[in-house]
Amino acid sequence: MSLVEWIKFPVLGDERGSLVVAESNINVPFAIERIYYIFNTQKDTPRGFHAHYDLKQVAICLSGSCRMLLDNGQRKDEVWLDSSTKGLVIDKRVWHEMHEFSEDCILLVLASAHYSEADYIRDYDKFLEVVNG
Ligand code: T46
Repeated sequence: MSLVEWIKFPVLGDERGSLVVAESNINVPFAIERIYYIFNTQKDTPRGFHAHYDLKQVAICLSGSCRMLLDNGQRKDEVWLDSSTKGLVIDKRVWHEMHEFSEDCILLVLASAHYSEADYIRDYDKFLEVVNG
């Protein structure tokens, strides 16, 4: 089964412009404890290359685009993030890499917990051990 799960955010628009709402446990499948955003990126400088033990996240590309690789140790899927009204769910224990950032990319990430370096699995062989036993 594909690892790609999108959240389609309804757009509350009127003549003044558009508005999108993300709410904990309503259209985001966890309580949001932290947000961060990635910008000033470079096309040839990928990011990520890790999984999380417990953290769940939703990534929304507010501007520009980037390509996300998702890998659960059994299968890999790749997807372009290029819409401010679609969020990509990044589940725990899914290795993820972000490639080919456009210069104007602004990637917003909603996260289920505060920052903890101990929650990162940054070594791919270790990741395979964790998910495949
Ligand atoms: C992820 C992908 C999608 C903090 O101090 N607090 C934070 O909340 C975050 C997110 C990062 N940092 C520090 C840790 C590093 O020294 O900021 C620096 C850059 O983080 P990192 O190299 O992990 O950045 P990415 O873009 O590779 O990964 C980030 C998130 O860290 C990660 O959780 O899933 O975006």
